[in-house]
Amino acid sequence: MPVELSKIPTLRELYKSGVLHAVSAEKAHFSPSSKLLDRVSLYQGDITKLEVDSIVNAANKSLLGGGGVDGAIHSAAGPKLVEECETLNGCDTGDAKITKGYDLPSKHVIHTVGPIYSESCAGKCAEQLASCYWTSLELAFDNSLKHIAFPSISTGIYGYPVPDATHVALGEVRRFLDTHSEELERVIFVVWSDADKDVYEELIPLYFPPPEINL
Ligand code: AR6
Repeated sequence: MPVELSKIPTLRELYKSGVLHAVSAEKAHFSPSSKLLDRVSLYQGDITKLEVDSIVNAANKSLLGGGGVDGAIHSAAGPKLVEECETLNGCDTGDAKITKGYDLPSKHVIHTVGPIYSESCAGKCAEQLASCYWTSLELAFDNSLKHIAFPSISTGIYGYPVPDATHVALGEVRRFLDTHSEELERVIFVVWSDADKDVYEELIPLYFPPPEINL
């Protein structure tokens, strides 16, 4: 069954229900923004079920499919997705390309290629991962899409440590939303495992702190 946007909790709802907890102002990396609490969501589950304008695929440079979330997206979208991907000539690490969603409930797929993590190039990996988020957000924005759902790019098969990757993900989305109009109505962070959910719940209040009064 497809999951409608109205079933995906916003950060405001997660603060109200006690899932998210505010941190002290000194700890927060950004100032509170009440509006942003309605424009960002955290959802645990299968990204291929989301009925939204776009979902992001953590692809490889070939864009021709693979394991993990890439495999799940291709099998749910059906064979027309790989046919369109074949026309795209691959994608560089840190870049993103858009296709239709075919049999997915999502209208579009934004394919991005995260870095393969290694400690020896942690700085470069962070830049490339940040670029995945930023270029995917730009693609959604430039195509007038209202929603974008991200999996935790690079943190599966590509081995990026989840807390480090989550700081990058949250930071890029916050900076993007702070500098663009409200046409992009909802950014959804999709987590698969309980452990990843815990990390997002701990770090979201640093990047999207609630106002001190009147949630
Ligand atoms: N819905 C949401 N998240 C998912 C799903 C799903 N259906 N399935 C997995 N995840 P990964 P990467 C989570 O390995 O590290 C492919 O072979 C998963 O738990 O899919 O960027 C590509 O072709 C993890 O948190 O992507 C590349 O070769 C996150 O998605 C390579 O893997 C990303 O894990 C890319 O590796």
